[in-house]
Amino acid sequence: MTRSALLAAALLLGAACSSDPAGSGATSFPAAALTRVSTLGGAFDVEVRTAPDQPPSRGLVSVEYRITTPGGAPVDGLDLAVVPYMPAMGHGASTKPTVSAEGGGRYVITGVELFMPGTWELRTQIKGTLEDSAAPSFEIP
Ligand SMILES: [Cu+2]
Repeated sequence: MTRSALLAAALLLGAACSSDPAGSGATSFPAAALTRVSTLGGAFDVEVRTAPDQPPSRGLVSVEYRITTPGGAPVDGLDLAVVPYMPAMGHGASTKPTVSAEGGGRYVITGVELFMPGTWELRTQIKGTLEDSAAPSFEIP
């Protein structure tokens, strides 16, 4: 299959799945973080967990961020915009993730559609007391 045919198939799959209420109800994340990143400007630390699998498998994934100051204090009231992106192929996902603030510095991102094997980034813009960005990445087998 050509790359464009693959992408078209993936987009069709995404459309078929868009009525699925992904992330409705409580999602449980593992106790241990998958990874921890600092934001580009150093304003925040972000612990990353994934569900239903950690590390994530191909398909619809939920991601939890636990955002703190570099000193470890949880930060609430942030506005997050999250875009899944495959840098090697220059494309994103057809589904726009939804972010919900859970308190205690926790933010749950549902509808993260990692539909192809390879390296995916979660390009994340953070706005609030400080503006910064992060791009934790996942290797999808
Ligand atoms: Cu791709």
